[in-house]
Amino acid sequence: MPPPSGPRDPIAGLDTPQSPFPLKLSGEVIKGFGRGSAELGIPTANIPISGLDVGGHSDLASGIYYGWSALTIASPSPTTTIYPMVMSLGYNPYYKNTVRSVEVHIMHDFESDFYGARLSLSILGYIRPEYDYVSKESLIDDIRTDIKVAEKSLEREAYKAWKEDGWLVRGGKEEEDS
Ligand code: ADP
Ligand code: RBF
Ligand code: MG
Repeated sequence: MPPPSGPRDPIAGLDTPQSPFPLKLSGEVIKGFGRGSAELGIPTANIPISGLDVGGHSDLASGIYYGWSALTIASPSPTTTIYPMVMSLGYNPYYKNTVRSVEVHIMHDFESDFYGARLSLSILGYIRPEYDYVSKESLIDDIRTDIKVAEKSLEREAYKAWKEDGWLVRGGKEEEDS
């Protein structure tokens, strides 16, 4: 399906997250298709799609989502940092992938790669379905717009609040019994 023509909404969804959001998803950053940085200039941290099963979300529709991410780097001592993110779930129709994948672009400039780190997501809303495009440039354009839409959408109070969520701040760990 090609993207609809015309300008896009600058913001996604209502002023408060709606069911089934927030959705939690966590996994180890793995190697993807090697295209994000090299071809599009937009790196995406891939995590195993099996993470969706854990929360019982394997039926989640393909498309572009936004929310908060927690990146936990193990060494020298475990450190978790929260960043805004956009997530692509699906088959990348422009590239005709045969497997469904979860890819996350974190809105932050990193100095280096973080393969093997734990990435935990609090998904708060849906932006759009995945489309096929006539050119790589139009795909990049739409991803750039998704990033702006996500930033603007997360500025709303009810969305900002989830940045402080315990599960996320603990790097995707359930509360421990005391
Ligand atoms: P791959 O195909 O292996 O996923 P990409 O070209 O998509 O490779 O680049 C993703 C990798 O780049 C991530 O796994 C991570 O280690 C690194 N990276 C650096 N900056 C970012 C960022 N802002 N968002 C996501 N990943 C990033
Ligand atoms: N790929 C598509 O084929 N169609 C899309 O509509 C699409 N939208 C994306 C939106 C965002 C925010 C991101 C991060 C990725 C998107 N992708 C899409 C995936 C993109 O093709 C993929 O990240 C690269 O090919 C690297 O694997
Ligand atoms: Mg990637």
